Amino acid sequence: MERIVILTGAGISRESGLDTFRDEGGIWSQVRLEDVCTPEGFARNPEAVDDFYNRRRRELATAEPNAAHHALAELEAAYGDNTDDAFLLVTQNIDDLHERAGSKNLVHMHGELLRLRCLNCGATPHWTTDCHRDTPCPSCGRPRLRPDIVWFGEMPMHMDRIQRALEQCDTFVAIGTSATVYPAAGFVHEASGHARTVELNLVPSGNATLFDEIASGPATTIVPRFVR
Ligand code: BV8
Repeated sequence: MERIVILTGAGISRESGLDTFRDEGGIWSQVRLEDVCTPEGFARNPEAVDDFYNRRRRELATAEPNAAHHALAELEAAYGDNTDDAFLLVTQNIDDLHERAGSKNLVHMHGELLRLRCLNCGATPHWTTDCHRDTPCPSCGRPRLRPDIVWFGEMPMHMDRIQRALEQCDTFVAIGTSATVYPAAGFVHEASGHARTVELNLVPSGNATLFDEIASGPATTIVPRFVR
């Protein structure tokens, strides 16, 4: 089977009711990136960061996967055991909608909203409720928990595995991302030359001309069409 890497961004979750970042009215028009999505912002005002992610955790609790998430899970199912990452789903998103749609061979390169990390013992507990500065770590009991999320200036997760899959893929598909944030925005360069590259986005992104093919429209329409 053709080896495929799929990259998703906030646009794939938009029709599940979750805000994107850079569209009109998006997250970065509501709150300053520097205050809630950098280690410096967390050091300066950790309660503001807790509030930002507590609000998004509560919103996620009322969101459901949409037809685009389900179409990707169906595509993956055709790959069977997939032990060699012949199908790899890389998401920039921190929501769990891909998992809830049934996706399994999935990496969250920017971390996960429903996971915290203890700065004392390194535990990464699954977490679905609010977190505050005095919330004790379930492993060591110390109140040293932060979101298990990659902020600007921090190293994205699973990069070795992602790079390997990009080098070996026959097809690279970017879905619902503005191609603004690196290293994800650079993945199309790594796939071009040896892979067919496809962008599926509401409107052509700033990277659109780098792709062999582009389709524009809402993800719940164009992703099922691409998969089938
Ligand atoms: C790194 C956290 C190096 C989770 C996010 C100075 C210092 C350090 C680094 C840098 C620097 N200058 C530049 C950099 C690199 C920096 C970067 O890229 N900056 C940009 C702004 C220029 N990157 C980093 O810092 C990364 N780390 O480089 O580390 C390093 C190396 C070694 C050792 C240590 C460090 C870390 C980047 C991760 C930052 N974390 N978020 C969270 O809170 O959610 S970034 C944030 O942007 C989200 O993660 C999001 O996923 C990501 C990308 O956004 P998109 O998903 O694309 O969303 P967006 O709103 O932009 O676009 C939505 C798209 O969907 C649009 O195109 C829209 O048209 C479309 N759409 C809308 N509706 C629909 C739709 N499509 C289909 N259907 C619809 N219905």
